[in-house]
Amino acid sequence: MYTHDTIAAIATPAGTGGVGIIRVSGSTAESIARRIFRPSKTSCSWESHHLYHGDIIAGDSQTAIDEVLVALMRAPHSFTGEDVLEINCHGSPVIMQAILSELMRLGCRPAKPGEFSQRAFLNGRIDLSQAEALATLVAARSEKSSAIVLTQLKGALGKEIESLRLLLIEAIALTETEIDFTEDVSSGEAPGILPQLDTLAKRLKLLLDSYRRAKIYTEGLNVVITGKPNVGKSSLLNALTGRKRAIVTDIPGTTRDLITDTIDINGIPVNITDTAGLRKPLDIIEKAGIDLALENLSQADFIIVLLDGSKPLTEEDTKIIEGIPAKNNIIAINKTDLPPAWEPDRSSPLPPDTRTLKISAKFGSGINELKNILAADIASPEKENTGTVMINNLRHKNALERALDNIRKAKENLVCGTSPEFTALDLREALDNLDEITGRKITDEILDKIFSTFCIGK
Ligand SMILES: Nc1nc2c(ncn2[C@@H]2O[C@H](COP(=O)(O)OP(=O)(O)O)[C@@H](O)[C@H]2O)c(=O)[nH]1
Ligand SMILES: [Mg+2]
Repeated sequence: MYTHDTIAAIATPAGTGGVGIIRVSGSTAESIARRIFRPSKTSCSWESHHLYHGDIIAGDSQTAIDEVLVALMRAPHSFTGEDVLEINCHGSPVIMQAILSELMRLGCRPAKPGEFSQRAFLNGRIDLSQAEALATLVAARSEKSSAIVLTQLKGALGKEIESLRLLLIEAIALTETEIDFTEDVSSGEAPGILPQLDTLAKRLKLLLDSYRRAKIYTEGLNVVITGKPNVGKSSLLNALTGRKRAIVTDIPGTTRDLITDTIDINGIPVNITDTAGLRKPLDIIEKAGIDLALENLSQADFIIVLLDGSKPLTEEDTKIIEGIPAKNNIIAINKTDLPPAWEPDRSSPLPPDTRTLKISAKFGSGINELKNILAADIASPEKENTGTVMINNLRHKNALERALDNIRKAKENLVCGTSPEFTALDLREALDNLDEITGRKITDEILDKIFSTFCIGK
């Protein structure tokens, strides 16, 4: 809920720094500024968006707490849309705390996490997707991910949603016109609705498709190595990372925990996980390891199924191959430094058109080819988003999925000749789904939850 009191917080990270920034927002920001700040020049005109040099003074006395630069950003042209005071002081936690205490004494309240952004949203300075982009931008760990959220911060996602919204409103209007006329006209759907819905669905799908790629840019590609025990999974992890991360022995069932290490492929983090070999477990520890492995497999972006080329394939191997999802995987045939027991040709029990690669984890052959395959997976055109906006927020993805579902339902109803009221209802729901993303229609409870995940001072 919006409270109109004046809030203050340290906006720079905890600890010592060259400069620290303290932010104040609310209707008393200016009067507080006039009391707490003593300008170095005799006159200080307090022009909006101007920096002034001087001291922060304690307890309305003459004692200086720090030498600072301050700026007053008057409403509505400030981040929050309220009067905002920014104090650039020296980055000592002691100084920042002393200034903050002084601000509290003058009537400020400590800001809650995300409260500045929340006020910016509630005052219509930014939409919800921009506020969320801001939080993600602060936390971005790679150049590519910060580029994605920067476009969202500039309002690109909000604009796309707004344009989809207009299309949807048009479709609703068309449907509702039809409701008015159904008594006179017995024909099917109103002209123009179906193509309109198709366009909407296509554009929603495009946004949704960008999620996987954006997530890979942000969090990395999650690659999981699987196979039965002793085929060389741990050796492969070590070969890919160039480090001795996992224990390698000739005892089947050595690896139990998940072991993950990250390598960089073309500037994108690739998280490779070595897992317990899949077989009938011999004890409860191995069973726990296998359960973990299976759970991890279901969340993988890419799976490497490892087989031992020096020994005949077994039922365990074929069961594993059958169990993995059809997309984004490769079958790597290991130990090709040894005489082969089988070949990945038509006589092998591998399903037709499986992608295979011969490697030797022990001696490093085929490892670069495997990395190239991973690089190609990251860059594959089907994952390339042709639009400029990408989504990387799960909340947005869920809302878009619901919108797409509702549009598909609306289309089905239209095609089946169901009463147009149902189509209109579905479309109205889709509209609500889109409005959740920009925050046009959202409950206070959800808002509070979103902003509470932000950091203090943001
Ligand atoms: N000759 C040969 N032996 C390998 C190769 N990769 C792994 N091994 C051996 O196979 C055994 C099992 O390896 P490990 O990586 O622990 O297999 P995991 O159980 O699948 O993790 C060890 O003795 C490794 O040295 C390879 O490419 N060639
Ligand atoms: Mg292992």
